[in-house]
This record gives sequence, structure tokens and C-alpha cells, in this order.
Amino acid sequence: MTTSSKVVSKYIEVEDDETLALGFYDDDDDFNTFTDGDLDCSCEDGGGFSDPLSGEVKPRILLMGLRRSGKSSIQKVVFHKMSPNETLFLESTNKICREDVSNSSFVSFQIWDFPGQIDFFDPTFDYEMIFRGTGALIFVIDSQDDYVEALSRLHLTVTRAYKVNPDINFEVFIHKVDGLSDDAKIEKQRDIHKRANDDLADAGLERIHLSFYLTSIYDHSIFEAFSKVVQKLIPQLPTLENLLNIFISNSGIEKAFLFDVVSKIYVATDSSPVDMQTYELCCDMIDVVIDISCIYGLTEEEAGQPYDKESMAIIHLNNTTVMYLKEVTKFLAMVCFLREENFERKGLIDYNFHCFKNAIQEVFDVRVKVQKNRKLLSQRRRSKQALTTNGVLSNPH
Ligand SMILES: Nc1nc2c(ncn2[C@@H]2O[C@H](COP(=O)(O)OP(=O)(O)OP(=O)(O)O)[C@@H](O)[C@H]2O)c(=O)[nH]1
Ligand SMILES: [Mg+2]
Repeated sequence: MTTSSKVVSKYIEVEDDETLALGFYDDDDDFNTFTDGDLDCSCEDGGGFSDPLSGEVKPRILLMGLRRSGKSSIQKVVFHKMSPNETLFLESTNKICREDVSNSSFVSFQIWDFPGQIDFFDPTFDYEMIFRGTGALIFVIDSQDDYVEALSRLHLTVTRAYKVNPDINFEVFIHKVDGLSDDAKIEKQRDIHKRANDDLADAGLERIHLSFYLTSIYDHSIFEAFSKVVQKLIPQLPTLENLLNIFISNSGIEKAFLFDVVSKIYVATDSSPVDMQTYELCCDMIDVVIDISCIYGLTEEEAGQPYDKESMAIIHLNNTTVMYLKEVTKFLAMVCFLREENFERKGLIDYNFHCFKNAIQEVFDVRVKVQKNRKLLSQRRRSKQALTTNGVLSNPH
């Protein structure tokens, strides 16, 4: 295996978009926290907190659900590399915690972790403002607990949110399924699915679509579910999938994933189905690459930078399959599965990969251009408004 040193910047930009090295996560509570009282801050972008540099409005992902359902654990495990056992010591959340997840590539959003019991009738809780800028609402249901109350809370939350913003993706995590047998998991999912949709149908809201996922922080299911939630928020997804399809069909590759290295969320994959084992192998491979890079790949000057342009790894599995990892951007890695005999044409694969990388770069460039234009437009609008309010602009007629 070949790995090389240097960085993957940790993309959780908390204060100044600065980087922390992978593997050295700061366990301090580096969330931006604010109380419900702070929520009525008015935002001119319709409630979305825009990135001042790009003019981009980051979609929000809300984590909601009853107390102790596992919301904060999910966030800590997926985005802070907290080990699942450590979540046992997490304290109950008592105010909304907001965190920016932004890696300046395709994955860019905010996660809002809510306290268990949100009171929609509390006048200080400006839920309209919250839901207006929301891309996805994840509702977490503890599957090891009685879920009658959770279902009625889900119904209330979803109907409120839908009224304010019908474009929200509603995602239901049937969580803590690690304690359940396979049969019990399927039965729980069927039951929750039926009851939640019946409630919506009774309210005449069958057009609201809920997506269900079985999740646990003790395996990769939470990463996979989060990947799917995030993918829905990436407008370039069809383009990325198309590029991956073209790449694999011309390179003798069976499956390819585009991974966000830090969170191990897969941003896109080709159109063949994903199986959990393959996904887990990819996550393990990324861990191995980063770990080996941290241990052997870092010179003193480059300390803390385990992922860079030269990062790549090849793993031969004992079933004649090869896994091939290559750097795509500072934050993204491609992980491919292919047969050993096809790997003999590595030159072709590398050439196709080079073309793929260029195409991705073009997609990025378009995105950057759009963001710049948006920023210019909003600046112009603002200065025009300022002029009008100062009475400088007057109608000549
Ligand atoms: N077995 C199991 N336990 C989990 C899982 N996820 C979270 N937990 C446990 O659930 C408990 C509550 O987790 P939290 O993340 O604090 O729950 P929360 O929803 O943020 O709770 P509030 O902040 O009070 O609303 C902790 O003891 C976690 O260890 C899971 O997937 N499986
Ligand atoms: Mg919490």
C-alpha cells in the first residue's frame, strides 16, 4: 500500500474556517451554541446563514426527536469521530447547537442539534425562521423505547415544518437498532412507517414524503443514512453520478464511491446498488490510509497532514478483488472496487481517473462561479437598498 503524508483539513469550520488535522479532533465542545432566545435573529437571506465569503446559503440539517433518542450522539460520532461508547457520557442538550460543516467542496451545510423537547408554542422559539432555511429535517426515533409519543411528536413537527417550507426533505432515523434482531428491525420499520403515514393521511397530508432509515452509531448504518440525507442536498448529484458511471464503464471497475474523507459520508456513487459490506470496506480503507499516513507518512514539518494530492492506496482482498483509493480533491477521495485482472490495465484506469478529476474540477468551477455571481448580486442589491433609504436615488420623472 502506498500512502503519503499531508493534510486533509478538517472541515468543521467553527469559527474561522480554519483547519484541524484529521485524527486530532478537538473534543472540546466546539459547537456554536445559542439559546432559543437567540433564534429570532433576523437574516436577510430568508433565515439561511450565508457564508460571507461565498455568498452561499448553506442548507440546514435539523436533528430533532425526543429526549435521549440519540441526536447528539449521531452528530458527535459522524462529525467529531467520537467513539460510540463515549456517547454514554453525553449530557442532555438544553439549547440548540449549531455547527457548520463545510469543506469548500460539495458538502456544505449546517447541522442544528435540538434539545429533546421543543415547545412549538413557546413564543421565543421562532420555528418559522428555522424551517424556512432548512434543507433536511432528521427526526430520530429511539427504536428500543416505546415510540407512541415519538410518532405524535414526529407528526406535529413534520406538519409544522411542511406548512412553513414544503421543500424540506423529511428523514426518519429509526435509531439504536443495534439491540434488535434482523426480524425485529424489519417489523419495527414496517410498523413505524405505517403509523407515521397513516397519521399524515388522516390529516389529509399524504403528499408529505417521509424517508426511513434503520440506524445505529455502533455500526456504519448511521454514516450510510447520513450520506443519503446529504446527497439529496447536493444539486450536482446527477452530474457526479453520471461522471462516475462513465468512469467505471470505461475502466473495468465494478463500483466506485466518491467519499468525503473526514466524515466518511459518500457524496456520490455510480448507479449500481450499494451494499453495506462494500460501504464498510471503503470506510475501513479510508481509516487505514489515514492511520498509516499519520504513523509513517508525516515528516516533522508536515505534522498533522495525512491526506494530500499524492494520497493513494491499493488493497488486494483475498477474493480476487482490488480496492483502489485515489485523491480527487483536498476533501474527496474516490474508492473503487475491481477484479484483479482488470487492475492489470492500471494505466488506463489512471488516465480515465485523470479525465474524471478534470471533469469534477469543472463542476466545482461552475459552482464557484454561481456563488460569486450570487454574491455580486446580493452586494448590488444591498448597496441599492442603502442608496434608496438614504434618499440618494430619486426618480427623475
Ligand atoms: N444502543 C444505542 N445507544 C445509543 C445510540 N445512539 C445513542 N445512544 C445512547 O443514547 C443516549 C442518549 O444519547 P444523546 O445523544 O444524548 O440523546 P439526545 O437525543 O441528544 O438527547 P437530548 O439532548 O436530551 O435531547 C446515550 O446514552 C447514547 O449512548 C445507538 O445507536 N445505539
Ligand atoms: Mg442532545
